[in-house]
Amino acid sequence: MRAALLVLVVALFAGCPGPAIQDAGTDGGSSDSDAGADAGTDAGVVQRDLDVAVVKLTRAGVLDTTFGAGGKTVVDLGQATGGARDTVYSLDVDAMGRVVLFGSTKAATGSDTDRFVTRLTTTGAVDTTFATNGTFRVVGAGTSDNQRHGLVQSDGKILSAGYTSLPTGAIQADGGVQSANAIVLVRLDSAGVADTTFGTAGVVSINPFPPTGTATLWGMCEAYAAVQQSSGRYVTGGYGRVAASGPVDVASIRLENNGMRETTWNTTGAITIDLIGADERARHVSVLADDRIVFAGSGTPLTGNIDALVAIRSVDGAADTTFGTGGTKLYSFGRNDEAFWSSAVGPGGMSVAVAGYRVGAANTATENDDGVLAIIPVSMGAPAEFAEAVPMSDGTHDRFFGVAWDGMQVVAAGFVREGSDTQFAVARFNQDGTRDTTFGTNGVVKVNVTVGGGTEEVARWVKVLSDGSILLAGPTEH
Ligand SMILES: [Ca+2]
Ligand SMILES: [Ca+2]
Ligand SMILES: [Ca+2]
Ligand SMILES: [Ca+2]
Repeated sequence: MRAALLVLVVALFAGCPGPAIQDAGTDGGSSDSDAGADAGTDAGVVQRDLDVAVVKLTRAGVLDTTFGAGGKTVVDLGQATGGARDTVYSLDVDAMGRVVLFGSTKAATGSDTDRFVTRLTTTGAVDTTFATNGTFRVVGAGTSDNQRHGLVQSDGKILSAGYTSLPTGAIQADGGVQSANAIVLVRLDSAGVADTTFGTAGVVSINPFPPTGTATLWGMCEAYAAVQQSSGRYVTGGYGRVAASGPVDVASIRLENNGMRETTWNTTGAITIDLIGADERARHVSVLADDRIVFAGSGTPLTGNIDALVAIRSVDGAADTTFGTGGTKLYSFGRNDEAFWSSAVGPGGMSVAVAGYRVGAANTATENDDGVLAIIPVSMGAPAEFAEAVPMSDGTHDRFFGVAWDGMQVVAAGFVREGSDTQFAVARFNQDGTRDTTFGTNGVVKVNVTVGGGTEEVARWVKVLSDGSILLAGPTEH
C-alpha cells in the first residue's frame, strides 16, 4: 500500500514544476507571518539544522524524567539544505498514549520539504513498529509539501493536513506550467500505512479555486488544519485566493469521510472570508460540541492594521450571526499586528480558547512581542469573554502558538526569547484569564531545549493528558 501511495504521489508530482507562482511565499511581506520567531525562517548568516523536539512536563510544571532524556526527546529527521529543514507543527496522542508528531522535513532526495508523521512510545522513544522505523514520509521531489496539523481519530486512524505546490496544467505568460498550492490531506491507519479507503491510496489533493471568467490561471488554497465533525466529514481551515495572485482570504472546504469533496458546505462548496480585499488567514480550526466550526487566525479590517480573528460557522458552513459581525469577530490588543494561531474547545463545549500573539512596533522594554489569549463563550451559561494580551515576559519577546484545556484551566505554549537564546515556554491560566501561580514561576514554565545564543526554538503545539501532564512539540535549532 505504501508503494501504491508513493506511485500516486510521484505521479501527482511528476513533470513540470515549471516556474512556480510564488504561492509558497504568501506568508512573506507581512509580520503576520511565519517569519521571525517561527524558528526556521529567520534570515541570518548561519543556516543551522533544525530538529523536532518533544518535551513532557508533569502537571506541576516539572520536566517528566520518565520521558525521553530528562523529559525531552529530540528527533533529527534530516540535515538542512537551504531553507528545507525539519519542523513540527502539531502532535496528538493515541489511545495507547503514544505520541504522534506532524511536520515537515527536508526531502531525502532533494532540497525541498516533505511531510512526515513520526510516532513515539509513551516514554518518548521513536516507535519503530510504526510505518518505516517510526516515520511515514510523503516523498515528492521538488514540490515543497507542507504539513501543518494532524490528529489521531477515535478509530485510531491518523489524518494529516497541509498543502503542496502542484502543477495546475495552466500555461503562464512566460510559457511555463503554473504550479499553485493545493490542500493535501493524507490518512494513515494506526500502523502508519496509507489508508486506501481515503482518497486515492490515502491521499487527497484539492485546489478548490479553478480559473473563473476569462482567467486561465488557478488560485490556490492551503490547509492549516483539518478536523472531523460528528458525521465523520472533514472540514479544513486555512487560506487561499480565487485569483492567481493578490491577497488571501480565510478558506475552507469539506470532505466526506472517504475524501470526496462535499459541495453543500456553505451551499457553494467553499467558505471564503474577506473583509476589505486585504489578507485574512485561518491558522487553526476547531469543532464545537454541536458541530459548529471555529476558525482562528487574522484579518485586515483597515489598510495597515492586522487584527486577530475568530469566525464561527454553522454545522453546514453558514455564518453564525449570533457571533461578532456576521459570524466574524476581530480582536485588537493595542498593536498593528495581532494573530491567533490555535484554538481548543473547553469542557462541555461551553467555551473556546484561542491563543496567539501581538507584534511590538520595536524591540523595546515597553513594546515587544507578547502572547495573547481569548476565552470565548460559545454556549449558553458560559463565563463572560476574556480577551487580553498575557505576556510571559514584559521585557522581551514572547508568543503563543498552541493552546489546550486542562479541566477548567487553559494551557498555552510558545516561546520566550531572553537575550539571543530562545526557549520553549508554557503558561497555565484560570478561566478568568489570571495565571495559575501554582504552576512554574508565577504561572510560566520555560524549557531551554537547545542552550546557546542564536539558536531558535519554539513550542508550536501543546497537548494536556488526562493526568494533567503537558506535552509540547516544536522545532529546535542547533
Ligand atoms: Ca535535522
Ligand atoms: Ca491590530
Ligand atoms: Ca513580551
Ligand atoms: Ca535555546
